[in-house]
Amino acid sequence: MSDDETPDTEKEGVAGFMARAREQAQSQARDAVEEHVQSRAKDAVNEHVVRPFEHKVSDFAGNAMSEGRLFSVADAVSDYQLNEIDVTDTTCEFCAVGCRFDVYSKDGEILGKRPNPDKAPINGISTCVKGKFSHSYVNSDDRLTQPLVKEDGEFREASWDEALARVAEGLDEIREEDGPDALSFVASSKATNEDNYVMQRFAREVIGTNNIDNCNRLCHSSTVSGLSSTFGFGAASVGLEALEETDCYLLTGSNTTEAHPVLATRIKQNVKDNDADLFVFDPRKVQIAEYADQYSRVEPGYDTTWLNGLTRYIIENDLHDEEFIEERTTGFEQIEETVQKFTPEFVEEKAGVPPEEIANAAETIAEADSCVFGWTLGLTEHSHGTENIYAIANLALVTGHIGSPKSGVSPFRGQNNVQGGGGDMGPLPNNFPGYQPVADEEYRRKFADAYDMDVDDMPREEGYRLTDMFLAVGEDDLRGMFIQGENPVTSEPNSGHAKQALEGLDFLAVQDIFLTETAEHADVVLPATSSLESNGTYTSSTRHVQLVKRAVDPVGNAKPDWQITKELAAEFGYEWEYDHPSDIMDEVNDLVPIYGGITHERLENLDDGDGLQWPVWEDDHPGTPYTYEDEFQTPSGLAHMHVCDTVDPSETPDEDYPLVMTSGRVLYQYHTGTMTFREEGDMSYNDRSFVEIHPDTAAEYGVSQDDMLRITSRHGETTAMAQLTTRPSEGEIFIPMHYLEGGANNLTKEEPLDGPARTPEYKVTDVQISLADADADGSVVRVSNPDATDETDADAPSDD
Ligand SMILES: Nc1nc2c(c(=O)[nH]1)N[C@H]1C(S)=C(S)[C@@H](COP(=O)(O)OP(=O)(O)OC[C@H]3O[C@@H](n4cnc5c(=O)[nH]c(N)nc54)[C@H](O)[C@@H]3O)O[C@H]1N2
Ligand SMILES: Nc1nc2c(c(=O)[nH]1)N[C@H]1C(S)=C(S)[C@@H](COP(=O)(O)OP(=O)(O)OC[C@H]3O[C@@H](n4cnc5c(=O)[nH]c(N)nc54)[C@H](O)[C@@H]3O)O[C@H]1N2
Ligand code: SF4
Ligand SMILES: [Mo]
Repeated sequence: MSDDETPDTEKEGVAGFMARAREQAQSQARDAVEEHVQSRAKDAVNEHVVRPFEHKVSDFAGNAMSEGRLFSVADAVSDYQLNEIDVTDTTCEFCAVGCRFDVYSKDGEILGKRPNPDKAPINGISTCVKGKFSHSYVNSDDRLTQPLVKEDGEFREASWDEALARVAEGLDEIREEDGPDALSFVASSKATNEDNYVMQRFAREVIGTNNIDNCNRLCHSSTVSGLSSTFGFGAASVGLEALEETDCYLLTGSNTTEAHPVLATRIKQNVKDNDADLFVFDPRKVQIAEYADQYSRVEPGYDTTWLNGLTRYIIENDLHDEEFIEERTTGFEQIEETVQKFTPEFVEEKAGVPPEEIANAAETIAEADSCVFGWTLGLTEHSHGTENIYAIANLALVTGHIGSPKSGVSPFRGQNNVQGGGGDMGPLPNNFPGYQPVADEEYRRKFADAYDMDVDDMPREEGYRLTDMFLAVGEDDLRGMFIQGENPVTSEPNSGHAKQALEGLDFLAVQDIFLTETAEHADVVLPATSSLESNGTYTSSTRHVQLVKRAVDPVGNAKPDWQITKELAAEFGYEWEYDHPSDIMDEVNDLVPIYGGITHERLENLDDGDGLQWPVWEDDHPGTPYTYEDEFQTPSGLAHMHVCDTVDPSETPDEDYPLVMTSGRVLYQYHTGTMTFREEGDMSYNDRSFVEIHPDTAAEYGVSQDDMLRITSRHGETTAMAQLTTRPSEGEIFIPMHYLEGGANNLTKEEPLDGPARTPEYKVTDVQISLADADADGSVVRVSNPDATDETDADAPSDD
């Protein structure tokens, strides 16, 4: 990876992983495994099963595999010879790229995964390390296998009957006393569309509240609010064709190679093979910047500034698409006026981008035949995140780069199912499934009829957003919570505040696959099946709805999320007639127009390699690879430009807090680590938190590589190990979000939130740093998996 100047950083962290792993794979893996696998493969009877593992050998060399998994391959091959391996095609449970692969399993154990291009419209033969190798968590010894109830402050195992009765009682008591809006529900974007659909039904029909939300609030809700009010749909307008073939990209706030590796591969390929222009605007010089025609380092929090600067330059120099603006948009005059203040000088002063970089990017983007605007959290996780989205959407409109196969907006979504489960299925405080507003009588009637309710019983007030739920507990407005597949103690802004909120609840139920730091606060914990034990569908970032299939039987007494919700509804006297997730999708077809023609049967019988992208209005509708060809999805059919002229983030550095911390992800860890901390391969690289700091800044503070730093913000403090690298600028540091100890959310703040989207300002926190006490040590994450190692040496032998 980058940072040749600071080779020390390559010892730990993500930097250097690829090179190291490649070397390792070449020297150890290739010799040992190639020989091993191929000699066995020779004798194998069934080519179909062995070939995948042969194929893996070359992947190891090129794709940086974790050592431990190599041995599973050998096991799998010998198992294969007994011809007892099950093969199940399913969709990846980590990020929203939507890779599909075959899972090889035997007797409930996952042996390996291999992409099968016939059933993988998005990834073909590629996946990243997490999709291909991080699955030890499924069979981990510390999976939740039985419901738990808390008694005298301690958990004990309970039957499903007892646990569900206790949840029903806990919720009902609060509802009786303070009404349904004293309760709130968090649905999981890790879970399927079907799971999420029934969760929203439960909150609305059974409890009678719109207090339901999900992790989308912490993530891309600014995207959803910005795009839906500009174009109509809160989703990407283009799909893979654009990502693979466009003439130009503007990428910002996206660490694409680490967070969406398979999309990054497509982009890099297009840049290399077809000479597509790539502009990257990001405060950190992330790896994708190395492929860019121009990398512009921006000050965190000043995205409206440089984006409006581009729009201003384009208008000033008559590079805008007048015909498109005239025929397909409203609001241009106001934009023309409000971008005036974003002169090249102002942009340089505030956002740090020199005038020539603005001019070059503006000219190239405006003159390109096609352009994709791609972004992730660097734009959204701000106290004016929605304005950032307006700014990038305005740029797409002013240049006319939207509504065609290779031009448009492409936010890269986050969780595996945040597009579908986190949005389309309506576990949202303001919308029924299909983005049909709860405030609208017509939709309240539609859903009340479907659920056989009186329309007056269908809650009409919009509910709490996820971030507002955590504020409402402190105000005593919220007393009970049901959290499905979310780990807010580590992921919400200001961990201390999140913990305090959970402690302030009168009742908490958590439904997860592990006893997380959040679940520890619960009165009742319900064990859910993991993705590889579940059936249903996920919807990818590119609006592909794809099947998820059970590859192994559930561990212990864990149950699918939808089934738990159904059984909980039964406790309240509601008998829902679902026997399989496909029954739930049949109901969705009737109620959600964009999913009108998406059935499990149709997904099962798609032609080889074909996907189905919503909107799919009817049974025979072919799906929609790109949107807005003729009109936008607004009542007038026109796109609406919105003013976005806020400049500063909510906090700016001063003498006490002179540096800006930004937070995010690394390739080998996933969020709060419940899945990847249990994978030896992932842990051999990032088993603890760290602070990326520029070598010049380090020198100024007398900090050396691997020193322990105390980092203090206006909201909290933590300690983590210094990693010297030129990825951040001199004025910034980066801390990953994955870790409770030493992680970013010890320093972030719960307020202020973005106005319309209520997203936290995770990406801007002012900090002070100092050397920590000499005896401070970076806390290595420990989970109960006995195979987990605290070795950080990449060459540590594996005994897996
Ligand atoms: N390996 C891995 N992959 C994941 C996940 C994971 O946990 N691990 N999580 C998934 C999820 S839910 C999501 S939402 C996505 C997130 O995907 P990303 O958003 O790509 O992930 P982050 O690491 O948060 O990176 C944000 C990027 O924004 C930049 N940035 C920070 N501040 C600013 C700013 O003020 N302006 C601009 N323009 N840029 C800024 C950072 O330098 C970084 O490059 O990843 C998904 N994929
Ligand atoms: N500082 C900082 N903080 C951030 C971010 C950042 O960039 N910076 N990013 C934010 C973003 S974008 C996001 S999306 C959030 C993510 O925050 P979370 O969603 O809280 O993180 P996860 O670790 O993915 O939590 C998912 C939980 O679901 C459980 N789980 C997995 N599969 C299933 C299943 O099938 N069923 C059930 N019931 N449970 C399951 C897992 O064990 C885990 O406990 O973090 C946010 N926090
Ligand atoms: S890119 Fe995302 S969907 Fe694809 S294998 Fe990796 S984590 Fe899974
Ligand atoms: Mo996310």
